[in-house]
Amino acid sequence: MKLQERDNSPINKILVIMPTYNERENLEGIVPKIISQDSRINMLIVDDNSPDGTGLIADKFAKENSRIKVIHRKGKLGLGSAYVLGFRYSLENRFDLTFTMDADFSHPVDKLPEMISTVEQGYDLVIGSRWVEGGGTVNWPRNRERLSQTASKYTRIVTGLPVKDTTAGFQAFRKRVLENIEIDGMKSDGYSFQIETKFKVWRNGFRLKEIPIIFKDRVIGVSKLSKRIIFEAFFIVWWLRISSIFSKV
Ligand SMILES: Nc1nc2c(ncn2[C@@H]2O[C@H](COP(=O)(O)OP(=O)(O)OP(=O)(O)O)[C@@H](O)[C@H]2O)c(=O)[nH]1
Ligand SMILES: [Mg+2]
Repeated sequence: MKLQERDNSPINKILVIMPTYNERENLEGIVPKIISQDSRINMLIVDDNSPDGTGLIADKFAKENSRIKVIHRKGKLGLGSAYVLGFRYSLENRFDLTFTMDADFSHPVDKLPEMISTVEQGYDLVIGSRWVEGGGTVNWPRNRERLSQTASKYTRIVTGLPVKDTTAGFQAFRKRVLENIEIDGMKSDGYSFQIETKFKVWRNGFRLKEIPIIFKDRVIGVSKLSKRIIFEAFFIVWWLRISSIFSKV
């Protein structure tokens, strides 16, 4: 595995992909905060026909501000496919940098500038990490913390991925990464999706950097985390390891 040359091309256009499912109140608050962090930031909200009317709030933002776009899907199709759609949109519209971000305020909005400037130092993937020094969680039950840390450790041991927070969802991808990781081939959802993206980025020799974040548990709305998502993650790491032996990844 060869480390890629450092990419120092300028970051002029930034996209924040935000998948939403029943996040009406959260979305109302988070969009203006994100947009005001940096004038280069645009947003793509991918709403899956949320029964609580999140899609209408998204439309309202899009109407008021040309930096905000919305894609409506017919029903709840999962986080992974929402990101794939967003990545494709990002490539089609030539964004230099693309963030994935949750709508529930778990990912600290005020870390966006630091993540952008870290990319500008020549990194390809910047990860908002709970499990590096200075990172952590607030209001997360001890058992979820333990589950997350164990999942990360397990992934590191099985796949060799040198990342402390392997299921982190707050990430910034440089354009060349999205061009090279075959996003259309990504089938996994939830935690597995987060692991798969990091693994592919690393295996392609891109430069990864974790920066600490304090992850806050959601205050408004309900979790969509399911047992199936945890179960899937358990197997995906073996699939990644085995397919990398045969150089498929
Ligand atoms: N478009 C779309 N968005 C989704 C779907 N499932 C979850 N989301 C969104 O993806 C983000 C992460 O989902 P969460 O429910 O917060 O998942 P989590 O962070 O693992 O769990 P909690 O923080 O405990 O709720 C949020 O912005 C959700 O609204 C989905 O099927 N489709
Ligand atoms: Mg969440």
